Amino acid sequence: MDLSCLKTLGIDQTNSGAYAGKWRKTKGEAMAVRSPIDGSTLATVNLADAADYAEVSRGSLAAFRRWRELPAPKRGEYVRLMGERFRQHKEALGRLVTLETGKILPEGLGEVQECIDIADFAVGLSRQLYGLTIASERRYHSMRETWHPLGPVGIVTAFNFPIAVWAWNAMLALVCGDGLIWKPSLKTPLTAIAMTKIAAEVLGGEWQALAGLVIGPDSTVGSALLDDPNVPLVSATGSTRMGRIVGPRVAQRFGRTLLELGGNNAMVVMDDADLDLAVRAIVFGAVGTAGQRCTTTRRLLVHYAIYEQLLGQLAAAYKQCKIGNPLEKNVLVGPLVDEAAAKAFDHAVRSAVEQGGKVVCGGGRAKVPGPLRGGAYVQPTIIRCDEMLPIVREETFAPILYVIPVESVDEAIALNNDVPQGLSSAIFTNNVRSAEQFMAAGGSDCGIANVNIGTSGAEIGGAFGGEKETGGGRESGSDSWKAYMRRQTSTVNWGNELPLSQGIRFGNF
Ligand code: UN1
Repeated sequence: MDLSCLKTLGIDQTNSGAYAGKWRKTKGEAMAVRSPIDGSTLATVNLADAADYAEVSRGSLAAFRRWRELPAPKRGEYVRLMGERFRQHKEALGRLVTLETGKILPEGLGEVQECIDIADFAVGLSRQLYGLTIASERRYHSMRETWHPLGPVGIVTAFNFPIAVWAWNAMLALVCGDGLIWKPSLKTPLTAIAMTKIAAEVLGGEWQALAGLVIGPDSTVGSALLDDPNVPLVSATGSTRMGRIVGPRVAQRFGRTLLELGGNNAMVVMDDADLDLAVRAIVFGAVGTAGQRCTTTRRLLVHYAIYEQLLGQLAAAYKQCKIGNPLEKNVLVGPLVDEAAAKAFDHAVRSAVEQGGKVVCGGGRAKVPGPLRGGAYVQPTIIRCDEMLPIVREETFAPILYVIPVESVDEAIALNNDVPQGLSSAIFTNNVRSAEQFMAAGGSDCGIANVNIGTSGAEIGGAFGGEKETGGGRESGSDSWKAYMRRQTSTVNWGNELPLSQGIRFGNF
């Protein structure tokens, strides 16, 4: 495999797992980073331990205390320069994402584009951290609400979007005046090192410790981050299981969390839908990223009148999806991230069949050429189910699509909402009533509800996240930046008297 992107991005054979204004001599376990493509070793990272964490935290805090004094548009200028570097290194970064995650190259490049987009958004935002002026009930008083920097933000990211999710958080946090302490997935540390190098280089001497990075086990550095009183916000992306630990643990010290956890996203296809559009959206949503997006389409709720027809079209489309090396042109399905993910796939398919589901296509491991045998390749799978089987309620991070018939929009909405997770959802229909009903208060209960586009591939301009076991957090666009700042209400008396609110008279005072 061509590993030249590693060199371009300054990744060495052996890398430090902690950045605190400079790369530390980490003494933790030397971890080999393997590519899911073929199992080969890309490089080694010496993991960080709790002492490294303490240094990263100290560095980020000290830099934050000065950074927060810098006017926000000046902070935005640094982020603008980061965006420039992301553009410059788009090809190398995209390849590295593909090497480390196994997602196909166009998706690796798309992920870098997401970093560029959020950097641009953050630059504009740096001049728009608007507060409010509020009408005071008292004469000669003014009242205002302002937003101030919060502190070093803990950013815990998953393997599947190893740079974009960091960028959503980091670009906003930086313009908001915060420091960063990044704890990436141990499956994708090299992209984290590459991005930190870029960020630190742009920030330069005075500010580089803002871009804290700590690569190490949950039990040591993860734990230290959750319990760190200097980290007022922990933004964590990952499983619901992880969120159940992070949420209460950080709340215990009255820290805040921003959680983006599991999804179990459904697409509704009504009998009046444009089926050709629907098929394309389903294939991208269910097969793309080998089913390893939190926004992946996992459930298809199909009107019974078109159920067989749609299944037929889908089975034909799935046949055309080439499985193989994600660096190769025309391949649409790369490997799962590791063998454990493939075992979870096997288990889900087996459970679905035991519970009454029928495999329409796929269902097993994919045959790949010899050099790829070290990777975990599975077949994109469609399973028809007469009803919502127990396994359908679980998120399996793999390309499995459960297809369930429905009779009406009401039933589709009820089933859409009948899972513990609430991230993304979509309806395909040409009926404006059905579309509006799906997006209305009694419609989809998810953070994202789309019409005639799929469940995945959200743009950065909107707030991203979901309800219920998805954790309730919102990242990226819209007013998500508010999570990264503290709100202050100030009342100013510019008169000669001291009227009390609510008209209270306090004796002669
Ligand atoms: C994720 O899988 O954690 O909407 C993020 C999407 C991407 C982000 C996914 N923009 O599919």
